[in-house]
Amino acid sequence: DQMEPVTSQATRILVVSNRLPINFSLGDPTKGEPEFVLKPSSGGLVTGLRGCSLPFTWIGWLGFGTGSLPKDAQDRLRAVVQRDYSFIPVFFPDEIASDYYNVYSNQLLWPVFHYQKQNIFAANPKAWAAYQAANKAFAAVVGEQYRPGDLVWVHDYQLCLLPGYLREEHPTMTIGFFLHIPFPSSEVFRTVPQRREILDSLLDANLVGFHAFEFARHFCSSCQRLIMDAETTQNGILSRGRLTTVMTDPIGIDATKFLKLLEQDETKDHISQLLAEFDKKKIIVGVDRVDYTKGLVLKLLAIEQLLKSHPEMREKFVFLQVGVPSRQDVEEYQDLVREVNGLVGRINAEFGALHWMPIRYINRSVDQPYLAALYAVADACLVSSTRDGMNLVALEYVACQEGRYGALVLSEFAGAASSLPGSFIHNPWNIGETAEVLYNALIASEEERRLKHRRNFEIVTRTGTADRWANLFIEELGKAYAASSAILAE
Ligand code: ADQ
Repeated sequence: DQMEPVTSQATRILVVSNRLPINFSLGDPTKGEPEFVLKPSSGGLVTGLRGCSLPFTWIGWLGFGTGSLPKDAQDRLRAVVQRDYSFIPVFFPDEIASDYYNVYSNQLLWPVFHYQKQNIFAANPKAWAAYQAANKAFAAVVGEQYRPGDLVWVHDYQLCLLPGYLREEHPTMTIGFFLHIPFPSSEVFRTVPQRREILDSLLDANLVGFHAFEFARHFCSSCQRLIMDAETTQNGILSRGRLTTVMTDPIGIDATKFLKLLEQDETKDHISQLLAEFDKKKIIVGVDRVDYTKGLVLKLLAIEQLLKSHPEMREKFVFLQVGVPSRQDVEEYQDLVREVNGLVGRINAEFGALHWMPIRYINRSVDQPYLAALYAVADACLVSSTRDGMNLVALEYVACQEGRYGALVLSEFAGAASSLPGSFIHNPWNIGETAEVLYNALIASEEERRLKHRRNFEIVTRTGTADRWANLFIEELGKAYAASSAILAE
């Protein structure tokens, strides 16, 4: 029961996100390599958008190194990316990129929106100017591509100023904005020095979407408290004669892709190997970007607590954690890598035996068949985010659990907790509680696990897929545009 795409052929959807879903590096033509080496990349937003079947034109940045290429090399790169991927790259100087991406986006907005301490140096005027300049560079490329009637769908916290810049140039453009991370309470949001500029720009969109109802509510109360004339209406915010519809639209995954992966021989081989190695032990899996919002330290402490409070579980389980390297140019992330490495070593040394280690941890990415195999063999998946927009790992685990009815042990602070009622919910800050919930999940009867799994599986594979998410947003965007035009006509 797939939804019909709601757009006619003439209407295009321009999707704009910070990164295009490819990694770029320079090749060595003397070794027979092409001038540019392009590889598809992963990540939450990418996984979500890849999973939806609506046709769209994707506009975004290719990452560091592209800004310092000579103009003619940029032109060649643009042509290759358009030819091989049909994406439209955005270029801006690397120096701006560093302040825009590493500093303003990831040392100010990311921590504040996740209730973490912001780096007080991140709000410096140079970083803010770079954030503006990068958003303007995106606006210029969108402007070149835009034809009246197109829908423009802007993604995430790196591009908060884009709706405003687009609206300035194109009063009748249809603009939607989706935030992939949580929106903080107004008491926290107001600490952002440029809070008004950000809200004003977001209110220039016709539709603003969030993963969870509480994020939408925080956004509305922030507007009400910080924007003088903002009025909350039934569907959104009215300010300066503009109506902005606000919606909750939790993202999903392409579950079919995981079900197909499980059928592949490569995945099946991985599954047999994993099961052979961890013969008769319970397997707990964790997959996260190494990011302080994912609660890796709390997770490891909960594993330690489980070993302490249930000594009978020693040698009866193994915790397999994949930590994908992330944002290694940012100091806070380098510190976290060290802390996690140290903790894994300490817990293994204290509780391990020469023939058994409680924790197996790797600090690198794994390919899709191996990821699917890990999900499939695990009796439980532990998600300990202290705050998370949605958390796609939780959904992916559910998709791979038809055979085993494994337990999803999910933090109450992940957006996914509002969408997946069949989860074992825990507060990751309460280490004793997490250890107990995990223990109960491991010893739960098959009947209990099956009932819980069924509820989640139905949502992940049918009612809450990436396709539904995108179609619902685009459909709502059309309605929101009509509603805001009606207000303007009054
Ligand atoms: P992220 O913070 O990146 O996303 P998440 O939603 O968990 O977090 O998505 C991570 C994605 O990367 C998953 O699809 C996962 O499979 C993939 N991945 C992780 N480790 C991998 C590995 N080792 N190898 C290959 N792939 C790996 C942000 C927000 C989230 C929100 C998403 C989507 O922070 O809260 O759910 O956007 O909106």
